[in-house]
Amino acid sequence: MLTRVEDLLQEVEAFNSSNPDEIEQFRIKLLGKKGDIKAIMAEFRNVPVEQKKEFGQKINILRNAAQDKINELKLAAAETSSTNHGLDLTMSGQPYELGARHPLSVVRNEIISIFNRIGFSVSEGPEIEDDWHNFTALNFPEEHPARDMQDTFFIDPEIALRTHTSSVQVRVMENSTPPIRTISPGRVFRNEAISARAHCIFHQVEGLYIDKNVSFADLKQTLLYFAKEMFGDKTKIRLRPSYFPFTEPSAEVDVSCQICNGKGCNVCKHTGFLEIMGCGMVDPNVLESCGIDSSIYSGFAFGMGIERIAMLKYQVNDLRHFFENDLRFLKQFKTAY
Ligand code: 2NM
Repeated sequence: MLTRVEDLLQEVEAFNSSNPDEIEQFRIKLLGKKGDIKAIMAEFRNVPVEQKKEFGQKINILRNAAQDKINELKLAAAETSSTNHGLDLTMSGQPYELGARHPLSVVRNEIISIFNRIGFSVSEGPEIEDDWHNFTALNFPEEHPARDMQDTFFIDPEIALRTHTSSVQVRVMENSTPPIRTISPGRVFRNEAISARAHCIFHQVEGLYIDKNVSFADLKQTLLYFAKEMFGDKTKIRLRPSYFPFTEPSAEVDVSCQICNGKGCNVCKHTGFLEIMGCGMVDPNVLESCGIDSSIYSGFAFGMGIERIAMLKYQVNDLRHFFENDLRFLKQFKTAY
């Protein structure tokens, strides 16, 4: 037995290799679960009592020598080999993957920039609103269906999540004197079932312009400018009469279809036009509620959904893409904005 240990010790001392696989094979042969040292240990109980001490010491020496040898050879192999388990200190660093802005941020920033260029500032306000700023000041009658629990997330009878960012504009009108030229981008909340076209949380930009002698013609030219900047110089707009509590008269705004250039296709349902926003002349009741003299001032306002603009601009056919954070979708929007 002792000679067997001494033979192995010599084998360890003689062993040399710079090949990581060979070193590993050698480690398994000696120190592995079914290795030589384990085999010798198994016979330890057969060693006569008076030899046990010497035998134990020799085995320890052998085991340490084997372990030291293997450590030493592995280190040397790692230092000299270029295929040392992927550790190559001469390799250049991993390139950073650049993030992308969310498409809704890209579109919001572009809308802000377009209106900035014609003198509109940005105003923001709270997402949790009182009844006055979200409904009453905006000329919503007491019994209007939008005030229903079915449509609005109420926190208590007087407080709700804002259903549009017009509430921000009420605050602007209350706290400043005309001329007012501002847009309010932000998140809004409506109690709707989620589908390809609707979501209970979405994003709006509303615009407001109040001064002396502001006319419907000013509104039309402002929106035409916006449509051309947003969708391209050849874009046409079309206004259709509509109704909103806070504007009179009111209109729905369409742009010529991006896909077929107005000729008619599936996307525009063969009308040549796509709806992008609502607008109108601010109702005098709203001006008066907000402390603005409607015999001196008039104004226009408009509101659009950022998701809708983004869907048209990027031809996204399902609104849910904007909220699911699938990187395969988001990575397509790497841009300067
Ligand atoms: C729209 C359509 C029409 C609007 C009205 C106002 C305010 F505060 F001046 F009364 N802000 N935004 C408005 C007008 C919004 O969204 C479809």
